[in-house]
Amino acid sequence: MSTDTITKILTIGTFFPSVNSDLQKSFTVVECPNRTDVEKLSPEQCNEIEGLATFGWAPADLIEKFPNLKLISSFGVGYDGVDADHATSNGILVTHTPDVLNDDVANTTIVLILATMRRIIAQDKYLREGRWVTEGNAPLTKSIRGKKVGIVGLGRIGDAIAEKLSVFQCETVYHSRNEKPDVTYRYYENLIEMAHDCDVLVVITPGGPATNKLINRDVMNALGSEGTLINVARGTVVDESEMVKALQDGRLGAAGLDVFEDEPNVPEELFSMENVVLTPHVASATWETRQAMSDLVVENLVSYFSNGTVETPVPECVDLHGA
Ligand code: NAP
Ligand code: 8YV
Repeated sequence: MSTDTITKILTIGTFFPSVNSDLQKSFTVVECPNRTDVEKLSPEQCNEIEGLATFGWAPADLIEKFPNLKLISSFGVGYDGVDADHATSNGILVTHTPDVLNDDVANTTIVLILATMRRIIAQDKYLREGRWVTEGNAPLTKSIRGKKVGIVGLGRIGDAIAEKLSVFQCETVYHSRNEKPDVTYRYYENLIEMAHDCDVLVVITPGGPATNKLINRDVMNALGSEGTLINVARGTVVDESEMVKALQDGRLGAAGLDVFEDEPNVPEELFSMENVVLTPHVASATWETRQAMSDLVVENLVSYFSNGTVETPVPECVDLHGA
């Protein structure tokens, strides 16, 4: 068969090598390791692209470049960087990679809660600086046992976090737009009220306009000087400059953060704070989970172009043909 008749897939970003080699079994693959490489594609090349594999990035103007695009297969469960409404209104399906990462993201969340409350990074530094020898035992920290933890966004990952927290005898409560029918955790319709009642607030909602700065000054003040904020959702969900001020003023007790407003840039004021633990957006970043996510990106493309169905459509396009 001439390569001209084989479906052409564009990959944007540096995927695991298996993604390109698996895609090459069924498709002709055009690789753009960097977003800026897309600009180098000719209009003829853009016309030929029918499928896109992307790291959570497909704004409307990118989608517009590909008049024959049929499927956007996005790596990651969060797809706030993909204009799913624009895609679906143009008949383009969007898929993402839910569930396969629940366990590792929930594990990272537990690690962040423990590391923040037990000041693990500061304790490590204390020892390395020789202060154990010169100053004696390090300061005591707070136990997680029996604490009240409020989950903002009790979805697939939030549920996995809640399950893991039960091992620590924590009392789990939650806030989301809708009360979940099948759970026994207490529901708070009012986020500020929940933050006021909790020792720890875990943020695990999607990003995007609906959750922008959901965790604002009032929520952080309600969580208070003894409270711990954990953000594993998206940087946009927390008002970052208000969070920095609240930590500086001591109105917020501590924070464990995996995500930031302007990644990879992180407010430098946080670097010297011993009550803050920072990780570079790595909640799902294990070889095993990233492989499972990569496989799902490929499966959605292969399935769509072989039988018209996909494994994991985003909710916006479940009514489209093939989802
Ligand atoms: P999910 O199953 O869709 O759960 C999302 C939850 O958030 C739902 O309970 C939803 O409930 C709630 N929610 C949505 N909008 C809300 C709002 N405006 N106010 C309050 N609650 C709201 O998603 P998931 O699979 O658990 O993933 C959640 C998010 O985690 C992803 O979208 C991504 O942004 C983030 N994430 C981050 C990492 C990382 O590396 N740090 C890794 C994976 C995922 P209602 O609809 O009832 O409100
Ligand atoms: C991704 C994530 O790995 O799934 C998500 O929503 O944030 C991470 O698991 C990250 O977005 C890489 O693109």
